[in-house]
Amino acid sequence: MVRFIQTSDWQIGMKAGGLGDAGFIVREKRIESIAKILEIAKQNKSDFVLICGDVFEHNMVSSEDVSKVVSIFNKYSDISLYLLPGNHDSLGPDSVYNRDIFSRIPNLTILRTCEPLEVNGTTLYPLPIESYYQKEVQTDKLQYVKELEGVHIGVAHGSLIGAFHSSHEEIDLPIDPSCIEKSGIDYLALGHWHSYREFTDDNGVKRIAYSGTHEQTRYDEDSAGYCLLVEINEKGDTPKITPIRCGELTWKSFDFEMKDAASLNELTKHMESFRGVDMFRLNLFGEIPLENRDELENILEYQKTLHSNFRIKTDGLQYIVPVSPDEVKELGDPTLNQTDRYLRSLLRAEDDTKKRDVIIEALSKLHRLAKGS
Ligand SMILES: [Mn+2]
Repeated sequence: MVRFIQTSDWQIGMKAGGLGDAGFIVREKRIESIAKILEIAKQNKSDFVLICGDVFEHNMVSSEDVSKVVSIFNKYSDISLYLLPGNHDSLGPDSVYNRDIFSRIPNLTILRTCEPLEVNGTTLYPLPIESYYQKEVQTDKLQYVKELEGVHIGVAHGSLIGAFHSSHEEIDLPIDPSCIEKSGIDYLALGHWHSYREFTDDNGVKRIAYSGTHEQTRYDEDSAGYCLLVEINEKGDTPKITPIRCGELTWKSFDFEMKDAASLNELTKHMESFRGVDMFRLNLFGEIPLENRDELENILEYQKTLHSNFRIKTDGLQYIVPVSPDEVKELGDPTLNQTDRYLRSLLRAEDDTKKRDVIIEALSKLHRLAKGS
C-alpha cells in the first residue's frame, strides 16, 4: 500500500498586488501553510509528499523567499519530498532549481527528468516542464506499465484535455486523460489548476486529481486551500482520494444591488451572516439616493471592523440626486439653499459622468455641512 500527500501551485513569490495592503498577508500565509501541509503528511503517516509544480511564482524568485521555503523543508526532514518543476518554475538555464541550495536539502528530490523513480516499491513517472510554451501532449511520454508489478503514479503539470476544452490545441500544457488506460498507471497526480478536482479514467474510476493551490489566491477561485491524501492499496485498486484543508485564509466576494433607501436595511441583514472573513470583497452596484450616503458609509465603516480585510467596490454604484426645483429640501440657511440650487442646476446641465461625480460630491459635502456633521 502507498499513502502520500499531493500538493501544488504554492506560487511563492507572487505579488498579490491587486489586493492592496492585504497582499502582504496573502504572501506570508502562502509560506506558513506549507508547514501545515507537511504537518498533515506527518499526522497521516504519509510515505512521501508529491509537489506537482509551480512551487515558485517565477524563476527569479528572491533568495529570501527560497530560504523561507527551505527552512520549512528542513523542519520536516523526516518527510521525503518529490518536487516536479511546473511552468512558473520550469527547468532550463534560469531555473530556480539550479541554485545550489536545492542540492543541499537531504529530504528533497527534484524530478528533473522523465526517468521513472522507485520509492519503496511504488514507481513515480514524472513529467517535468521545460518550457512554458510546451505544446506536445505531455502524457504521451508515459511508458506502458500495465505488465509491471507495483503501484505506478504519473506526476504532471498542465491542463486536462476535455475538462473545459475538447482539443489540446486550445489549452496550455495538455494532459490526456486516456493516458491512464493507454499506459496502465494507477493514478495521475496533477498541478496547474488552482481548484481541487477529481476526474475519472475511461472505465469511470477516479484516477486523476488536482489538489489545487494550498492557499486560495484570488476571490474567484473555488475549492482552493486543500492538499490531497491519496491511498492506493495495490496495483489496479481504486485510489482513495481525501481532500484535507490546509489553507487558512477565508475569502468571500459578495455582490449587492442597491435599489433605494430600503436597500440599506437589506444590505445590513445580508452582511449579518458573514463574520471574521480574512479577505472580504463587497461589490455594491445600482442606485441610492444621495441623502442616504452617510448611512451607507456608516454601515460600511462598521463592516470593516468585522473582517480582517474588507474591500468595497463601488464603481457600479450611483448616487441619485433630485434635480427638479420642487424636490429640493430646505437646508435651513439662505447661503446653503442658494448653493444647493446652484449645484443642482449645474448637475441638470451636465452629461459628463466624471464632472457629475464632482458635483454630487460637492452636494454631498454641502448637505453634511447643513447637518453640522
Ligand atoms: Mn502552472
